[in-house]
Amino acid sequence: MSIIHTEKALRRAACAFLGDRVESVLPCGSGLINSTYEVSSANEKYILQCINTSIFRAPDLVMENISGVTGHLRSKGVATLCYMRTSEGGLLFYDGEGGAWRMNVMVPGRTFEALTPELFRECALTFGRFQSALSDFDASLLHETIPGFHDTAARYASLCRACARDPEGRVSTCGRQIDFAHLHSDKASLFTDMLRDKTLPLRVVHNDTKLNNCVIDDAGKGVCVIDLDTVMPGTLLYDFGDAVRSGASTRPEGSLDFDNTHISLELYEAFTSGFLEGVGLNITQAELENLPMSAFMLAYELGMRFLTDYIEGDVYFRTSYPTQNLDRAQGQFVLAQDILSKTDTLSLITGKIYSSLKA
Ligand code: GN1
Ligand code: MG
Repeated sequence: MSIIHTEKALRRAACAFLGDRVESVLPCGSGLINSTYEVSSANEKYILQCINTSIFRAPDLVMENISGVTGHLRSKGVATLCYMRTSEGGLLFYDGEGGAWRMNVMVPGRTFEALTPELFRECALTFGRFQSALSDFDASLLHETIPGFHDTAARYASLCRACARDPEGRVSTCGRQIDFAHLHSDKASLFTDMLRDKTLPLRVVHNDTKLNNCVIDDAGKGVCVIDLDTVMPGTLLYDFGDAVRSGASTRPEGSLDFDNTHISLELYEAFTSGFLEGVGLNITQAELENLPMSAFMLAYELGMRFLTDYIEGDVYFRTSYPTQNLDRAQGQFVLAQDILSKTDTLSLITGKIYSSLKA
């Protein structure tokens, strides 16, 4: 779903934070959920976002989470986002038409849709350090702003419900993708079961470690992790898996070149090495052993989310052409299948990196 904001609405939201210092407001970013704009004032740039409140139903709780987490990171000297306050002192501006807006100071650097192994390693270090810096953050302070966000079995159940309802009559056009989802449903509750029986430790994690949620500076150094909307308790495997499925693929998310969509072993190795270094050696054996599987799981899960949205009529992810969500699902499933066929190799690479770090 796309929300169009008028120039007047954009200026009003920007001025709520910056008063008459606003010079221009231009669209930017490639996120699929919120609407993002770049705001210029005389000597500083800012990011203005309208939070998608049909997805983040309690934007105030999202901002409470972000406040806590950014405060914690800052106290540890880890670079993080700095949010502006309105003239009334709040972190959100409500425009009276359903829009909840926020603004942060722009982080100097760039985000990418694809990276070289060297830069992907930097991205991994940045995600790993983020995770490590939050290891002593009290998870009970966080609100579960999207319940069951990475509950893959619940995502599978939603897909099955969507198929049964078939509100747009699209199910008959995506039999192949639906079959793939069914075929692997036996694995869907793997991580939630392991969290429940405490085989996996519950940690504070980012939950949306897509490649383009890491800012890298001109010198090729990771600067900071952005898009903190989904910071919630979970397993480290969510962050590792999401970053690998988005950044270690030979084709970026959204590519239609399915024949050439694979997991790159070189990029996997680069990411694993940076992430483990960033997280440090307090990773548990169960986490370590499941790193390769997490890349499968997150690709499989996101594929099901795209497919569900396609079947439901594209109500969640922003699209720019009619079958885009189906294509996105196909891309994730092709990647998931390839990752699954290579888990032994990925495990060998992971073990080798871990041993060399421990040495
Ligand atoms: C959404 O908006 P963006 O791109 O940061 C989604 C992620 C998906 C991603 C796929 C809250 O993130 O979970 O992995 O699209 N965020 C939410 O591109 O659903
Ligand atoms: Mg996001």
